Amino acid sequence: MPAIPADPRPFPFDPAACALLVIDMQRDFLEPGGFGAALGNDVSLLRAAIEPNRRLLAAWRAAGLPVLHTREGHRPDLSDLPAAKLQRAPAGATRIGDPGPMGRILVQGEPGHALIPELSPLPGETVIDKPGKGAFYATELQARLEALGVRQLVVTGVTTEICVQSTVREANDRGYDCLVPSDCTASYFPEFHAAALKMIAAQGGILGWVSHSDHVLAALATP
Ligand code: C5J
Repeated sequence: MPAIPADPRPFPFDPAACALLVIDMQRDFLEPGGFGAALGNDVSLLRAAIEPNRRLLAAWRAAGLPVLHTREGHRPDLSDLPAAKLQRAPAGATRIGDPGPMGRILVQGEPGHALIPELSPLPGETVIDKPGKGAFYATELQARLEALGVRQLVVTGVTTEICVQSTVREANDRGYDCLVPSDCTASYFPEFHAAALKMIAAQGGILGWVSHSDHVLAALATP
C-alpha cells in the first residue's frame, strides 16, 4: 500500500477503504453575496483551495475511488435551524433564511446553496446535506460510509477550522482515520487555518494526519 508522507507520520493509505470527502465547497461560502460574506468575511480567501480540490477530485475519480460531497444548509421552513445558530451573527448582518443576491442565505435549493461549478458532483456521487458544522451530525454519512466499506477519509473543503475540523473530530470519534491535505482546505482567517491543521496533527496525530495534495496525487499514481 502506498503510504502518504504526512505529519506526524506517513498516512497508511488503503485505497480499498478510503473515500474523498469534500466539505461545503458551496457558493454560499466561496462567492460574494452568500453566508460567508454576510458574516463579514473576505470570501476570496477561500478560492485558493479550488484548484487543488479540482486536481485531487480528477485523480480520485480516475482511480475509481468513492467521492462524497457535503453542503451545509437548512430546509426552506428552517425547521432544522436551531435558534442559537440563527442568532449567532454580527449585529445587522443578513441572517440564515434572509433573501440575498444568491437567494435565501444557506437554504437548500437556493442558488447560493449549490456546490461551486468548478467542483460540481458527477452523477452517482453522494451529496450529503447537513444542518450543522460536522458532516456526521443529523446526516446519513456514517451509513453511507459503512455501506461502502470506508474506514479512511481524505477530508478537504471549507472552512478549515469550522466544518472541516468539526467533521474530522466527529470522524475520529467514530474510528475513521482522517488525512487533511493542507492546500485543499482554506479559511477566512489564515491564522485559524494554520492552527486548525496543527491541532489535527499535534500530540502524535491526536485527530489525524496532515499532508499536501501533491503527496496524495503521487500515491494515487503509484500502481
Ligand atoms: C461555516 C463551514 N464556517 N462550512 N461553515 O459556517 O465551515
